[in-house]
Amino acid sequence: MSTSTAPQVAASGSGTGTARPRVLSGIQPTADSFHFGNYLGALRQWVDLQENYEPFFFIADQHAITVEQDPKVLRDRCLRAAAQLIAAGVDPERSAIFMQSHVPAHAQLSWVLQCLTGFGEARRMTQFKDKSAKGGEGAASVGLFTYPILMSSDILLYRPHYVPVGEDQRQHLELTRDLAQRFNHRYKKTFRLPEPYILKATAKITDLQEPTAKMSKSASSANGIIDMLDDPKVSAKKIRSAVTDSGSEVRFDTAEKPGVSNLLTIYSALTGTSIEELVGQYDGKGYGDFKKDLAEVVVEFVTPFRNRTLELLDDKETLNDVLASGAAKASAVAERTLADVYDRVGFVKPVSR
Ligand code: ATP
Ligand code: LTN
Repeated sequence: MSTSTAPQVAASGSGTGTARPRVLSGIQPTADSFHFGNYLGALRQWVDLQENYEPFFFIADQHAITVEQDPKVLRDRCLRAAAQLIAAGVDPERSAIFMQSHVPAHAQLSWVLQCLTGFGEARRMTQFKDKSAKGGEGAASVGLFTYPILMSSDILLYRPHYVPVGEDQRQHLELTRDLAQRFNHRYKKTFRLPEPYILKATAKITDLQEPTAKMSKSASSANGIIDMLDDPKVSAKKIRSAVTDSGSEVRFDTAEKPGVSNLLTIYSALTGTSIEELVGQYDGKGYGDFKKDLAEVVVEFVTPFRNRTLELLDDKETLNDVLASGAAKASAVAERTLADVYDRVGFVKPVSR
């Protein structure tokens, strides 16, 4: 399976009615705030993809309950996730933004695909092995085991061309393609085989204190991770105290200088200035100047993001409207696919009286 680093599509002009290739992705509402890794590795691509694609983006609330959740916390995090998508620039006019649980077809297709998946095939998913390793397999839920099949359903319902995801989801995309192919072969061509779309430059933002490890909500220390909704002053301080490497030269070298390279990646991603240009700009200057400037860039970036998110969270009506129209757009597509699937597997069509 090929990795699309940047699917090139001729701009068709938004809203012209020309069919644009579809993209779909989901993100789990598993923290109070997204972090820089989530933003630069995932959300920012979603924003960019709106230009030339027809996007479907959702909050994977059903995936979140594969591990135990406090209902109050989960509900709050789902709304925070939706508000952050919008604050990041996912535009409800151009993208369908919705909650996975608002479109029942996801769970419905999942059942059909589960019946098409081999037990051994599901068992080979490395994320299940990793996630169930901690408490032992006996403690893991069946939902955690079948999680990749729900993900396949999320995707196949929309017949997308591309699925922007992190490297860790590649195996789930392979399963998705296998299941699509199997269904198409066993019944009738129904599903498109989707391509993963993994952005290379920011595929891995690393921990500020441990720059060889991925920035991650579950593994990073408080100082190693920048949350998008952190107080900007705190984020600036984290940047200024990020671990840099021996020497004093600002240079991109992930093997010798993982800390500086990570900061360069963040700097470049937030400003649009190329890494080469930044290296030239800091030629002869030390790490101190570099980190001080990046801290300012970060503050300038997160301040409006945070304000917009908080504003949206105070305006539940707008947020609910966005989610309702997103779910309506999504359902229209998903229900059509599900009807085809039900018909092809041999279910009797319900007749309304
Ligand atoms: P966990 O701590 O459970 O591993 P996480 O913080 O890594 O979680 P996820 O919820 O797994 O975040 O990821 C959401 C999205 O953000 C995915 O598309 C993932 O690939 C991307 N992502 C997460 N961390 C990073 C990172 N450090 N660099 C780039 N992308 C990331
Ligand atoms: N498993 C993904 C979230 C996710 C997803 C999807 C991504 C659920 N369904 C469908 C793309 C397409 C994750 O944990 N990052």
